[in-house]
Amino acid sequence: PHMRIDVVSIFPSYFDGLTLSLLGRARETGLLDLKVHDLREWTHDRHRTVDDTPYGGGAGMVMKPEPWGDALDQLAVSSEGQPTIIFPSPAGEVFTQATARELATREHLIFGCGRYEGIDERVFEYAASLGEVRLISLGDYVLNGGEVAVMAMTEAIGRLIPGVVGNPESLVEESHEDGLLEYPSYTKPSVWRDRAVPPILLSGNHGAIADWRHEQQLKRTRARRPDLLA
Ligand code: 6GU
Repeated sequence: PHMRIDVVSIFPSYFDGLTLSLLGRARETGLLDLKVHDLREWTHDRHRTVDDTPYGGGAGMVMKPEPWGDALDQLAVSSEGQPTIIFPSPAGEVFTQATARELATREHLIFGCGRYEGIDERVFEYAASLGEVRLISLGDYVLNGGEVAVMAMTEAIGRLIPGVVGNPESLVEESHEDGLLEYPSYTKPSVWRDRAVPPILLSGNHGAIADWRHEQQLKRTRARRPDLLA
C-alpha cells in the first residue's frame, strides 16, 4: 500500500508542515510519496509570470493556462496509470469522509492549487484528457487559495492509507466514520476540579459502556449536527 501525491502551488512552503507527525513518518517509511512543486518552475519568462488579467474584464487576476499545462503534462506522464487530478475550489463538490475514503484508494493524486480569482477554465478541460478531474471544496466559506484546503484533504486522505495510523482501530471509532459524532472521552484523574468522570465508565460493564457511548453519540449529533441524522 503506497500512494503518490503531487502538489502544485505558487507557495510550496505552506506544505512544510506535512513533514511532521503521522504524515511525516509515512513519507519517511515510504508509505506516502508526497512531492510539492512550485508552479513557477514551469514558467519561461524573466518574471516567472503565473497570472494575467481576465478576458471580459472584472476584478483580480486569473492564473495563465501555459504553466499549468506543462506541469500537468510532466506529472501525468510519470504516472503509472491515470492520475486523479484535484483542483481545490469553493465552487466544487464538498469534501467529506466518504470523499477521503474514495480518494485514499487511488494510486496517484495530483493537487493543483489555484490562487487569485482562479485558473483559466481550459486547464480543467485539458486535465480531463490526462486523468479524472475533481473540483473539491472544503465547505461554504472562502479561503485565499487552495493551499490550506489541500493540507486538510491530504491529511484526511493520507491517514486512511493502510499502515499510516499505527492502530487501525482508532480509525473506526472517530467522528464521521459511522455517520455520527464521536462520544466524549475521559482519562485520569477520576475527579478533577470537583468534576467526576461518568460512573458507568468505571463500572467495568463493557456492554453498558458501549450502549452509553452510542447514546452520547446520538445526543451530540442531534444537538450539534441534526443534518447528519436527517
Ligand atoms: Cl478548496 N478553496 C478556496 N479557495 N476556498 C475554499 C475552499 C477551497 N474550500 C472552502 N473554501
